[in-house]
Amino acid sequence: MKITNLKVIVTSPGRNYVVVKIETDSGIYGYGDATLNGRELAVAEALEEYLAPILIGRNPDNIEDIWNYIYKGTYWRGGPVLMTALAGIDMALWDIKGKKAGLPVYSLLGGKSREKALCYSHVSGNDFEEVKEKALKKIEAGYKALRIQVAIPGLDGTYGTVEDDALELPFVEKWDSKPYLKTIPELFKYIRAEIGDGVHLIHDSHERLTVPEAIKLARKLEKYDLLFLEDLLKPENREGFRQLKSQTSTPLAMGELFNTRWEALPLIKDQLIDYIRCDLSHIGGITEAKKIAALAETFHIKTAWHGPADISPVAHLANLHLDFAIANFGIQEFAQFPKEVKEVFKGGPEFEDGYLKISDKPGLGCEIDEEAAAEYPYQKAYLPVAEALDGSVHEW
Ligand code: GCO
Ligand code: MG
Repeated sequence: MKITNLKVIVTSPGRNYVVVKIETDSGIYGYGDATLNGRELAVAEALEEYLAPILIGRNPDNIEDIWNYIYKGTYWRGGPVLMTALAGIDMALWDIKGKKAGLPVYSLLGGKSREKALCYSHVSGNDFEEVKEKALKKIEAGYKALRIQVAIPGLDGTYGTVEDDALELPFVEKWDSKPYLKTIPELFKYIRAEIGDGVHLIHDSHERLTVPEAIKLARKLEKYDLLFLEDLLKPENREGFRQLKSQTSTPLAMGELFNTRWEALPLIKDQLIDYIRCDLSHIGGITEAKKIAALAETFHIKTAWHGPADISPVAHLANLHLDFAIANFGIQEFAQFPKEVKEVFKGGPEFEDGYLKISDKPGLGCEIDEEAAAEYPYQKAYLPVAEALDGSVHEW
């Protein structure tokens, strides 16, 4: 079998998604997700202009070889744009391999380790009561794990509580860790009192805290028994996790901003986190993530792959195939997609009573209605940015 064409589909059914379609001389084709929120066209250009020409004629069966050819053979390596482009190619090749074999990708990865995958959903609100109401609705819908975020009083917009898509220029949020560190423990106290202990709770600090702030927060939250606290420190501050880990029993998760296994390695090998949560679409796809999962397993760390609404159902399926196959699966972040997305993407994880189910369709199990995709042209969009009270730039 030979690769005959690589096509990039950019579609915006509510928000932008970039899909790689790899075609072969056998008629079998595969889809992969190459969406990088707010930088979509940079990835599309890398794929069309630089990577498509060097893939034509290659045997799509040799995923490991193609992965390494693109990663190290082409000299420029790493970074979100190139690793997202590589992820799109990688997922499409796994999709082809599965379709050719007549097997779902999880089967090619070693087969099923579980019948269903525990997932969590986002809940956020402008005040505690709104968070509680929404949490109760999700619990009623069957969710057994929730990530909760609340707007911080006195700040203009808080991560996780502001609509962050289709912004023509970045929305500017204000950030100050003082009111945040006061509000979040109060939120968890309130939510635990209102909803009880039956549901797993998670919170995402979005890489904003210093080490002492992170220690304070993690310790204060110990009594509310979180499944994990996510992204407390900047991705560059891996050494900070050493101090943090030694001072708290709240489980820690990190990884959505990493682009290679080597960025994750220091946290994994010294057991400085409890959950590794890389984004398969930004870390080079299934091939890299299965290696990271194996490293994590070696050091008794579980997975919680990044699964927000800003990566497509193809990426969510890639997550799920790996979730089903590996021994050290922890939990899967999950987003329900609106009907516009489902018009374009035919197939995705199926939610049932707090868990995700996977079909046994060959490959990844998602077809794209390319005509429907064309009905939703690209919309320029930025992520928000954050600034401190004095107007200086802060991590978003
Ligand atoms: C998460 C993430 C997302 C990111 C988003 C950026 O945990 O789901 O933090 O909300 O901010 O994917 O594009
Ligand atoms: Mg996050």
